[in-house]
Amino acid sequence: MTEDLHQLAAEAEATLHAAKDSAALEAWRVRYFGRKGVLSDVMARLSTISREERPAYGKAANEFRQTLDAAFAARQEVLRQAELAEALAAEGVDVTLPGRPVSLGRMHPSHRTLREIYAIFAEMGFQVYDAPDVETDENNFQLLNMPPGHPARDMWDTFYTTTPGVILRTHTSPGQIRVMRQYCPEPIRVILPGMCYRYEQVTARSEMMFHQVEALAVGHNITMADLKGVVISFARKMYGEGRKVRFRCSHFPFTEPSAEVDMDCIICGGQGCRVCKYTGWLEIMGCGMVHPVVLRNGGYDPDVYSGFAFGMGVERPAMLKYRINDIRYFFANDARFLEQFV
Ligand code: 2NM
Repeated sequence: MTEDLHQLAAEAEATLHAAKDSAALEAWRVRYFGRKGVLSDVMARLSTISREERPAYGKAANEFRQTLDAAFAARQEVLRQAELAEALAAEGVDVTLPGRPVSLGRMHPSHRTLREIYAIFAEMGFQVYDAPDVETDENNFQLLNMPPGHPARDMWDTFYTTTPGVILRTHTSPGQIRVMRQYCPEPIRVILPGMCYRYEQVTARSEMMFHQVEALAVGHNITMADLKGVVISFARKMYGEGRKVRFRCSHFPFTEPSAEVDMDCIICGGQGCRVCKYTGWLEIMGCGMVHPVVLRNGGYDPDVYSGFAFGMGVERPAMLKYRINDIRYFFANDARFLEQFV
């Protein structure tokens, strides 16, 4: 009887060794360990055996089970390792390859231009003031001397939120109201940079979002001469010391008087070219003395205080400086564009 078990164990180990994958291993497991399997037969035989032979048979049957258990576990591990090795080879991961380089990213040309602007104004004592992109109609229009229905509002269609009276700012000027209300009656010298939004046709020259920088100075005895001095210094630091600058009469609802500022074309030096439309001049900003109504809305008595303000785009100067011929590149998020600016 016990010889039979040795024989059976030898067979089991031979067939186990022949199992080359997990499916064959599973078939073997069912054949030997299953409910109607060989082991279960061997155990059932115990009851048919004479009392004298039973202890020896029982011992042998237990050894048989232990032999099968150990052999199965060993074979299972061998196959698991083999299948893992095969899968790794098939996936072809070569861990000795060098890693992919992490790209460093570059300064966006808008921000590079903004930083140049900050540096120039910092030298003249202007602080940067951050104001929100999401604004009230009141700050964006009404307090800047454009009540509902004012024709000047036609110049700026904007994006509306589902909350009545809450919009995306069309210029950074609503931030000026915030600055004035926060600091009055102190004198102010600030610049307000930031994204502005206008609901407009997108072309090579105009986008629905763009950066603007506005400057504001409020205090005693501030005159148009201060405005001109700051604007001319800025233009020469930004675009070159020899620049010619001219002021043209204009109109804004929030300044009085108002002017448009031009400088000689940096592309042709004033000779006339496509960029300056053969005028020799490029418009670089709008400016003026803060309107008394706006000063009062900011908390300053216009009989005691005066101020100047101006505003400029950021992407157009960046286009001139870096010879970019389409404004849509700025927010297209194409790395090939961004990689060109160190
Ligand atoms: C411009 C042109 C002219 C301006 C005026 C003010 C305020 F709020 F102080 F009155 N902020 N910005 C202003 C004046 C902006 O941008 C083309």
